[in-house]
Amino acid sequence: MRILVTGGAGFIGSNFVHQTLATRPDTDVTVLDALTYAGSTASLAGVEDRIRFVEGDVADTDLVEKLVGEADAVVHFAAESHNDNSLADPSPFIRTNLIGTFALLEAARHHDVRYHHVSTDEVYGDLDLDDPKRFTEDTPYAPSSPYSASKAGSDHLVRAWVRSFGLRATLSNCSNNYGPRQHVEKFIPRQITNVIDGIRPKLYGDGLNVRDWIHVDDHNSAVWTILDKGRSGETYLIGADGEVNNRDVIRMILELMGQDPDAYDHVTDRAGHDRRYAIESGKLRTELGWTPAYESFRDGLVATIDWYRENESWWRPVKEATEAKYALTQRVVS
Ligand code: NAD
Ligand code: TDX
Repeated sequence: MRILVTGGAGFIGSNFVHQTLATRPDTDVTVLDALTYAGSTASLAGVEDRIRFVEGDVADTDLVEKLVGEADAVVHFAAESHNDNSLADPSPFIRTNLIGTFALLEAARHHDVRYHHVSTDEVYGDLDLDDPKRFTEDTPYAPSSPYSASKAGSDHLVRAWVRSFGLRATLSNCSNNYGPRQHVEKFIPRQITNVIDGIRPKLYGDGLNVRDWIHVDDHNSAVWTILDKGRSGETYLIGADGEVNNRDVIRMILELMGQDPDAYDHVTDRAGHDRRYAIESGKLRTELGWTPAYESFRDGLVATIDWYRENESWWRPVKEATEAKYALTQRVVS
C-alpha cells in the first residue's frame, strides 16, 4: 500500500510513520510536510531511509495533485495545531487547515484516492465540569477558537466531498494526545521541560479545565483501524477515557519528577478557554473492535517524562524561544 502522510514531521504524524513502519513494514510511505516551526526531520530520525520525504505545502495544488495521484491512500495530519497561536494570529490556520484540506480533497476526488481526515474533539466546543454527557458522533458542532473553527470547517468540507462527489473518505475526532515528539509549546511537554530547566510549571486560570488524555500510539492505532475497517463517509470519535484536570496533571508531573507537587504558578488564562472535553468512543470500539493499549495515564506520563529526559537534543533548540513568546502575553498571577 502506498500511503501519503501529510504533516508527517509533526507530533502525531511522525509517531504514525514510526508505528506504521514498525507494524506494517511493507507500507510505502511518502511524507508531505512544510517543516513549519512545528515540524522537524529530527522526528523522523531512524526511518528517514525507509520513506520518501517531500518538503512542501498542502495548499500547493500542483504538488498535492502529483503526490495524491501516486498514492493509494492519504492520511491528512498536517495542520496549524496550537490554540494559543490561533488567538495571536489566525491567518495560517485558515490557509493550512481550510485551503490545504480543500487542495487534498480535490486531488483525492480527481484520482479517486481513499482519504482519511484527522480531526479533533474541539470541534464540539466544551462541556461543563459536572455535565454527565460526553461528546459523541452526534454532538452538534460548536467550536470556540480560530483553531477549532478551522478544523470544524475542514470536517464539513470532507463531509460535503463525500456526499456531493462520492469521495471515499473517513473522519476521526480525537481527544488530547500526549507522548514523544510533541512540541514544547503544548501543555505536557512544556511542563516537563520547564521542570528539567528549573522553571515552575505554568497553569492557566484556575486549572480545573479537564482534558481527555490519550497516548499518541493509541490515537494512531485507531487511525489504522479506521483505514482498514472504517465505513466510507463515517466519523469515529477516538478517546481512551483519560479525563484529568490540568492542575492534577501538573501535580502528577511534579511528583513523578521528584518535586513539590505545589511548586507551580497560576498564569493568565487563555481567552475563550474550553472548560472540559470528554469522548465517548463506543462506536469505534464496538463497530471496529479498537481498544487502547495504554491503560494508565500515569504510566504513559512516566514514559513521556523519560523520553524528554533522554532526548534533550530534540527539544532544546526551540525551548527558549517558545518560553520567550509565552512571556509576551502570560503573567504569573499567583
Ligand atoms: P503538530 O503541530 O505537531 O504538527 C503539524 C505538522 O504539520 C508539522 O510537521 C508542520 O510542519 C506540518 N504543517 C503545518 N502546516 C503545513 C502546511 N501548510 N503544509 C504541509 N505541512 C504543514 O500537530 P499535531 O499535534 O501532530 O496534530 C496533527 C493533527 O492531529 C492535526 O490535524 C490536529 O488538528 C490533529 N489533532 C491533534 C491533537 C493533539 O492533541 N495534538 C488531538 C486531536 C487531533
Ligand atoms: O502552559 C500551559 N498551561 C496550561 O494550563 C499550556 C500550554 C496549556 N495549559 C492548558 C490549556 C488546556 O486546558 O492545558 C490544556 C491543554 O493545552 P494544550 O496543550 O494547548 O492543548 P489544547 O488547547 O487542549 O488542544 C490540544 O488538544 C486538541 C491540541 O493542541 C490540539 O491540536 C488538539 O486538537
